[in-house]
Amino acid sequence: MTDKIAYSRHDDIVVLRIENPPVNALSQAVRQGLAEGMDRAEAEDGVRAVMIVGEGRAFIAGADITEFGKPPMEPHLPNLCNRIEASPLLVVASMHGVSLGGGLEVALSAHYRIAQPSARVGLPEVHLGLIPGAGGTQRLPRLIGVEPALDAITTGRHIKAPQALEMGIVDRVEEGDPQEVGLAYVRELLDSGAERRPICDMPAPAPIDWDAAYEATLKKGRGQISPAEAVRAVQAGVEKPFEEGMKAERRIFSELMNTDQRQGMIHAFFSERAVSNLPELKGVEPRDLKAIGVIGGGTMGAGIATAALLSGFSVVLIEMKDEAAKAAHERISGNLQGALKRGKIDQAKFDKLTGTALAVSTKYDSLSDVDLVVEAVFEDMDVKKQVFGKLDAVCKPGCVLASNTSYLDVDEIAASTSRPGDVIGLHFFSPAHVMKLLEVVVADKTAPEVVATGFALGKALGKISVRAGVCDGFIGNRILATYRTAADHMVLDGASPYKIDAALEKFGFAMGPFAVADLAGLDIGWATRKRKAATRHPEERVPTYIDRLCEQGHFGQKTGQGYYIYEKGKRGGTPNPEITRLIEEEQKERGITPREFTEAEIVRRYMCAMVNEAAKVLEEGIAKRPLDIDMTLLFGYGFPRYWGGPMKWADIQGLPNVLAAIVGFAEQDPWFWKPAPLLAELVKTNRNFDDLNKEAAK
Ligand code: 3H9
Repeated sequence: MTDKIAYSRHDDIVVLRIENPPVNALSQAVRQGLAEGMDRAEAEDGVRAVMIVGEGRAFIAGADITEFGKPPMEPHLPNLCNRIEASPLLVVASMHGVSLGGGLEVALSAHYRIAQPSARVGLPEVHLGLIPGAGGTQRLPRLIGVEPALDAITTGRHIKAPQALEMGIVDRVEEGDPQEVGLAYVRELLDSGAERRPICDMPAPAPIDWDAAYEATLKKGRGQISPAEAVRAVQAGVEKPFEEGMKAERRIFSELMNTDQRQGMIHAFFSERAVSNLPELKGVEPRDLKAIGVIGGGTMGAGIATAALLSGFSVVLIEMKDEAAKAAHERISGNLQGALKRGKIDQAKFDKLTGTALAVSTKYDSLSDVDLVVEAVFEDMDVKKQVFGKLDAVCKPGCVLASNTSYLDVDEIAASTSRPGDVIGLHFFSPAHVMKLLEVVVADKTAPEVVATGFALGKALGKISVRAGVCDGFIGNRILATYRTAADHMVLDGASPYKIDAALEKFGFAMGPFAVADLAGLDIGWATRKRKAATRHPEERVPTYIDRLCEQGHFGQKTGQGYYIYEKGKRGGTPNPEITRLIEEEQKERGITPREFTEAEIVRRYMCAMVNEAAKVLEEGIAKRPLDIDMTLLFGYGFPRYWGGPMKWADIQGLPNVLAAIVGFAEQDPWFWKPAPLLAELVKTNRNFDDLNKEAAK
């Protein structure tokens, strides 16, 4: 038997203990060991039951994702599950930690399931662009009914043991050592004469309106196909005999395995974990963090303070005047009220977080004991320098001084203090207690342990932290500025903002760029355009039609009018005819004859602009790895997860195709479309962005 399964005999019960750290993934050796363990138990005299249990932190976290894309190796998981279920012995799973995907499928092929109260179960395959492929779509609906099963499978959510008990997924929840309580449960089952209970023998559950469920799931997934395909697999299980349903599940699983979406989702899974794993920080210890200072109590500062409080830090927030301090306190309390309503915290915690854990002050001296300060004041270099001067004077030695600037030069900010090694950029995204992305902006002189502390803070706050270098806009906003410009150019040339938004939403973005602009406030872009006007290159094409709308006092959602018109009480907006008029006016002024854009061209131009700028960001070392860019766009800019990120998208298209498209666009507009030398080099050397990720990991 393979060394991944420990076989032990306890009177008439055999325990198969899975030992495959860190999370007992079902690698080939585990599958083979389980099959051999079942064979041996069945062949031994006097054995009446088999119990499967996991060693370490989980029962089983699922199929071994690292085996995906490689030639499949026997025994295949669906066959193993069928084999376990068909055993003449009584089979019981004793679950702790997580039982996910194939892990839950193994448990569902057992005849009874016992779980620790802290255990979680789920079928999260849709998050990898797949469906459960070892009977999950067949057994779970038979066990608990179609609707709860579909909810679990299409959302991939983790279900806590007490709820799993209520739903009938597990038969008992009991605290204790998983092996001990499991063995006691098996003994009880044997003593009470419990019979084998294969789910495949249970009657098929009642059907639902499958087409309606399919369509609703597809819509909810914004173009993600695997959740909708899961509906079809469940349908097959209800309409056909068990074996036929298993075949249908297998077919859909295999088809999905070959999709771009599966590649993108798995890239996202591993990149999400690799992103904070920086080779440069190996062996570097972060500084201790207990108390956090925040300068500025506007939406951003209050969001940062909320996030810090919710993660167990004490917070000192500084505002300029008493009134502003009071408003900041109210803003934070409002945020925490939301957490209270959603059950994230209870009343006692709320009282503590808005009471002793939070101090709002107008005096910088109150920061003398904090371990890290995040400045979140107005985006103006002089204002920031003044703040950092004051921080330098009052903060204790070793305190990390962070700026939440979204584009200003962190080197310059650092140089305004006597301790540039302690200065770093921590670029949160608004609302900071909700958005997952944190750009950790490393300036020239930032000390390694300060970088490590930035990442430690990000981890404590539950953020996805990405390392970025200093430039205008860092990774995310710099790339955003370029692909937004590509969208603006398309508008000037004839694609309506509505067609662009629709095409990009169809591509999978949560919102199109013009709907986003309305949400963020058109005054932001207007101010930036005015600021940059003086230094603008004469060949730069910047539309002015939107400035006309701003001049009329319309700034998007907050004023009820922008690219769209918003009516109170209604979600979303309708196209604003004034925008169409202003665009036509500008086209006439510029002598442009508008042309047709297909959805495919819109997506191609937008994405190529993104990839081209991203390649420059990489080349300049602003981002160290392509995956850092992918995670920035995924977690801060609504990029569809199932594409894995823009660099993964480019790899999937093939870099020669992406480069050829950019070169083609450059023929029409050489000033904007300058192909990134890195792209050309990768194409020349027959490499792609994933190769760069791998090279960086070595
Ligand atoms: C499936 O089951 C298909 C079947 O239906 C059909 C098949 C035919 N495989 O996240 P962490 C690694 S699809 C390989 O940092 P946490 C992970 O990469 C699968 N490796 O810890 C990391 O490695 P490293 C369905 C895996 O405590 C380390 O374990 N299952 C797998 O925050 C620790 O992970 C899923 O989708 C795996 N399945 O979270 C579950 N899982 O240390 C996916 C983890 O080198 N996994 N690793 O960076 C998770 O959701 C989380 O990892 C888990 C632990 C909750 C388990």
